[in-house]
Amino acid sequence: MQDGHVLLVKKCNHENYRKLMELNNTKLHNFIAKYNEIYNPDSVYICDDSEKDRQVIKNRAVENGEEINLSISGHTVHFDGFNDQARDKANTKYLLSENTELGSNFNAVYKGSGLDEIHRYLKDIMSGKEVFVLFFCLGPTNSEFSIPCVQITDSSYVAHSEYILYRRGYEQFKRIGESNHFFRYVHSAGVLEKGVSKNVDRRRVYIDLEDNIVYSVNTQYAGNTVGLKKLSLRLAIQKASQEGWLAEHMLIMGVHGPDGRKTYFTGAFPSACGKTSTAMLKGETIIGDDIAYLRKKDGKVYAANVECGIFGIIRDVNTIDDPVIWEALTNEGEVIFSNVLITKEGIPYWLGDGREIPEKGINYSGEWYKEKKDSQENQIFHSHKNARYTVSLYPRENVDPMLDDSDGVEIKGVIYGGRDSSIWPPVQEAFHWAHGVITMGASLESETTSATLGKEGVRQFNPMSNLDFLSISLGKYIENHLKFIDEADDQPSIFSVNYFLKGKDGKYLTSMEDKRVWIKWMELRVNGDINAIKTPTGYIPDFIDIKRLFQKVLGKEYRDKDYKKQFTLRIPENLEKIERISDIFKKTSDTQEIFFKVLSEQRRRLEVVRAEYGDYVTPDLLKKYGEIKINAF
Ligand code: SPV
Ligand code: MN
Repeated sequence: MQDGHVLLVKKCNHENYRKLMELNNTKLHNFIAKYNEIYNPDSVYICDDSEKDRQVIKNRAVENGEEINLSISGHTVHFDGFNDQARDKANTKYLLSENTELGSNFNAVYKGSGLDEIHRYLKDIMSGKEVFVLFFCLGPTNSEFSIPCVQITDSSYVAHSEYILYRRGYEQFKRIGESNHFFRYVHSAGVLEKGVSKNVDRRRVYIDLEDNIVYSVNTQYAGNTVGLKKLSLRLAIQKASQEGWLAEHMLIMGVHGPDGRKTYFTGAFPSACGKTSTAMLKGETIIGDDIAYLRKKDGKVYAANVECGIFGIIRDVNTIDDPVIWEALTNEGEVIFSNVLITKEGIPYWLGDGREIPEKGINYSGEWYKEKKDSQENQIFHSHKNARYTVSLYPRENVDPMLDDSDGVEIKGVIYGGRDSSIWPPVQEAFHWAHGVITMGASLESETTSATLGKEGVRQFNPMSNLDFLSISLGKYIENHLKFIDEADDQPSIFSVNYFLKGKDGKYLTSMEDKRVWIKWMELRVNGDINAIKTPTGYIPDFIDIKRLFQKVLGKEYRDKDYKKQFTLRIPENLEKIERISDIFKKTSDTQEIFFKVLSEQRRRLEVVRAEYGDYVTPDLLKKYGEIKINAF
């Protein structure tokens, strides 16, 4: 027996050791033994799929001080450190072997020095602590989508979050036997002070794409630590690229049409652009709100949710806009709140909850009071802008029954949306797959909000909302999307949506609930029930269809003057966008020719219409134009 194994036997009690050995996988055992020797915990707890182990973890989170019980049964709060409130992009790096190249867009360190550094940080980091070894599965278990994962962590909060967000995978490991095809995560919150990571200046997230291992240290924020979330998305994008499927930052939802018809959509939106609230729309059913795997079978596209819970932003969650989430957050049941304000009565408050802000309480800055400022004299809000809630999907009244289906659900529509004050209309449909992939998905941009650092209103390029997680080159990533669908396949329709369009006066032209109408229009379109108006950038709705849907879905009168403003084609802004996107892709060495061809065709169509009608063209004129000169498109 190697030294590492001897040590592991010492640190596990008999029962834990038995659980580990029942998984007949030498590579798994060696991996756990190796890191056990480095981080050197007092004891090792091995979790199987039992309810008992889930309870142990839940209790540990409170016993260890990483979570605090709140007044409602099942609710806890967790605080991340004052400077540990979001994904740390600067310190998240790929570990590269000397002879591999990822390109300059990627944050990377050489593997030798990166591993030396992380091993130094991990050395004895768990002494005095208990470590948890957990098994989960990305995607439904026992399916083509399944990717088994092992998470090693000393944070019971991270372990507890994963129990809520992912399907259990101990039995899945039994199924794969000696296979090496699993993802591995090693995490330590490091030294805790008042329940939070103390040494955030030494926070590191290092990703080894060769061995499918992610190391995360001196941090607790879930986006940096919950291995199965954005860290696995990076591993999965590479795996998908090698195997011919897609790993996407996408929601999956069932849209309910006439006569009980249900049509599944996926949708990609950058963070804080309405992804979760779209997935949670009233009247529809949710499969997932964040990460989807897409695979093809018999010419059809199928998608599965990688997760089975939601780690959602808790900002502007109120009774009107998010009734289902509000229900979950104010009633008994398992919820982890993070970085909100807690009153002495144990009641959580967050930004935009529609309630009066309490005078004081505790939040991520410790004791909080209304005038509290940080060291730079900036006001500290009662709840952080990136505060979150973690809940399971299973108890939700709008959960779709196909959530765990091992085949996934057939996807008929794909939606791309960003925060865009001036270009795209509220909804439009691409002419075909490549047109949608290139002019909508790959051209996605989003304006920064006060929730992100830096200036507001700056457009950021974020193709498929997956830019932060790419582990292959941008050109290859787009090529994979284009190749994914062949001529003979049942092509899903691609749509763009824009919930943030503004008029000349700077006011939003649509209201939050209008997205319920746009989604119904998309459902009717993919099922071939209605016609649409062909414009240079895609198909837009006919007034009459939207008017009928506003009445039916929202009980509201839809006015012609709103339609005209919302669906006016803004030609100068569209042309500028094409230039911006072309410039980015010209610098990407492996962009395919078709990419520029599709963009220049779009440019030509816009110029033709501008020559006839000027810079801003209302939908009635577009309709006339489309009917007369349809071939010009
Ligand atoms: C996002 O920011 O897109 C999230 C939260 O879903 S995180 O886990 O931080 O990525
Ligand atoms: Mn996300």
